[in-house]
Amino acid sequence: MASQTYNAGDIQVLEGLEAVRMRPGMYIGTTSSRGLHHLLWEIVDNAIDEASNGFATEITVTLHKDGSASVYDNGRGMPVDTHPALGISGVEVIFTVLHAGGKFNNENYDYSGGLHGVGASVVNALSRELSVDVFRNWTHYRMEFTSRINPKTGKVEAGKPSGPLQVLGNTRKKGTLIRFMPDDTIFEDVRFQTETVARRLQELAYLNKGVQITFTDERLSGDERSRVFRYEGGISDYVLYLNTGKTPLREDVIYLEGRRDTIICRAAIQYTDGYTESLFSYVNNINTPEGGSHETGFKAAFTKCLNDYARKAGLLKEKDNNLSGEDFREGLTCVLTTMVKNPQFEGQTKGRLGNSEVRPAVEAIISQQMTDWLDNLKNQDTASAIVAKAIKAAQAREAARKTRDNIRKASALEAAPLVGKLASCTGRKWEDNELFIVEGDSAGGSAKQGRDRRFQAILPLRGKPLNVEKKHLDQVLGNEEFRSLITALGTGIDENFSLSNLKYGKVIILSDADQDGAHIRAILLTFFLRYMKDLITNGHVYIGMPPLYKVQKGQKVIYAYDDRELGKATKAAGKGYTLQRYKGLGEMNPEQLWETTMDPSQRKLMRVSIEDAALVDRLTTVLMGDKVEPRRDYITEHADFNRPDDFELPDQPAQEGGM
Ligand code: 1YM
Repeated sequence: MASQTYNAGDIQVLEGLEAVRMRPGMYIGTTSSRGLHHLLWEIVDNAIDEASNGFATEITVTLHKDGSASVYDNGRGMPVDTHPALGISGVEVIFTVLHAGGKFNNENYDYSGGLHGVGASVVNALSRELSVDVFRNWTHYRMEFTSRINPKTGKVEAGKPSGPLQVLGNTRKKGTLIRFMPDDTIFEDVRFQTETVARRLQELAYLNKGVQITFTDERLSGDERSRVFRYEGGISDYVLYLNTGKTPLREDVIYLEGRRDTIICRAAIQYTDGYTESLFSYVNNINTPEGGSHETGFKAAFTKCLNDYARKAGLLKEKDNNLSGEDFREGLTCVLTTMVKNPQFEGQTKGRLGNSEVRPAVEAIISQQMTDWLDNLKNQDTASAIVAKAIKAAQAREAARKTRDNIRKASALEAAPLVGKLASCTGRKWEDNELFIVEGDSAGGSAKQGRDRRFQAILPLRGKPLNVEKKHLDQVLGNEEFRSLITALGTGIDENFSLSNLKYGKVIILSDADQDGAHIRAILLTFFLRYMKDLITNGHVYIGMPPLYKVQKGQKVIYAYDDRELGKATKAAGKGYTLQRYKGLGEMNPEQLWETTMDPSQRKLMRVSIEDAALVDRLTTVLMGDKVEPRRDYITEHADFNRPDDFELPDQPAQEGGM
């Protein structure tokens, strides 16, 4: 909080914001594109807070042609009266006092996870210019701020008011409009990504029922330019959206909501005929891919209620064991949101809720709500269908366990062909070792010859592996390609997966740069996503990038990895070069493959991350599932096979070495 005396406070203000510019990473994590977007989320969060507190109904977000972004909400408008201790307007405090986060000690604002609570002042400090228009008391107020190097003193000024809070006139409008221009001397890339912004706003609209969010990207023309997100069904609509492309077991969505003390919890659930569990949890509108106490409470209550019901309804007999949580979650799509005061985010990526008081609260809410739901006569058909499905899941799980045991017993026999396929490496440090999964035997051969055998192992894949989407575990285990892969990795699979047995720090998928290669890549990623998710979330999965072209002039060779680089390479080569287009990895000899694709000092790798787990899940179903219609729609709408990013798994480039 701000200091109590005006003078001291004033000094702190100046020091504070400059500190943000000195060490932006400390406040927004990174100055990459992700950090840039954090600025926008921070402002959007304040608008969402105003809406979820019942004061605003509409939010508009605009990306302007000049590179700035603006956010408006039709709420109360930021406070403009003078702050008693600081002697400056509320607006000025919010934008210039660090850590005030713009949030005075106000009960209403305690829920905000904000961007880890850093506040509007950080956005101001990292913007070249920021303006705020407040429409309040039928008056239009405006204040502007600038960050620059003062030409007279040579000193850095961060988020300094360009003048006092102005009164511009009367207005019938209400609310707050903030526009800011991110500072291009701070951020590596100051371009906002249309899809990143659209996706987050859509997610927020689902999570905040009835709030209308209009997104306009003024840099675009046509249909894409403006979109309106508004969902009267909230997270129930979200679940239906996530299940596009899946076949629901029953049409109805189970909606549970309740409150214990200050903890609010809501869940929407729909079962599909599939086998995967898709549970997406949020705390204060922030995704928690690593789960935490709210998920634990939810799962405990959900499993117990359904087991109790199954016994009462006679679907489980006295002699039968209880069904497991996994059994009840097969085919489940669920969005769970929780509002928590002072949330503690833990884990490597701060994606897990730590607050222990949340577990019993959520457990109590879900128990009571779910029991009511199960007791309701009109839900009996759905309830029995859920139990029947879980009983089948338990049987399949038992079958898979037997298969696994058999494989384990047979592995002495089978070890020979596996070892024959895998060319292992000699290094002892698993972190440094790399496993290349290579498409095709001929490329596999080149890779084996070209590699550095001290730390690079090669596993060639014959043909296309099995598409695991909608396959049961025993079928996956019955597939030879996946068995070799599981054996090679050493981790086990699904419930038995353990990262601590992993034999390679990097698992690199190497497939051709054509549609077949993309398909193989998608199949492997689907496998990792469904059965070894932690391998991805812990950053062990990579995609190797073979070059598409070789430009040669005399002795000089330049490899180009996309069409843009090809343009640069041919320009650099001048007249009289020869151009080779690689159609597949198999066309490269071992030396070329090493130089372009495997040598850590030259190659390009993309690290696979799950930035938006819900999106990945939906797209995996749409692209890999068995419904043709949604896939065709998606592909006709999005695919451009000349663009490397047309398979929209949000990969994060991990520039290694670089070109
Ligand atoms: C475009 C972003 O920031 N809206 C917004 C912010 C505030 C209020 C209303 C607000 C809050 C309160 C009273 C209150 C903020 N207020 C504060 C602070 N939109 C956007 N709309 N009156 C207005 O909490 O009592 C911080 S943000 F500091 F005043 F609490």
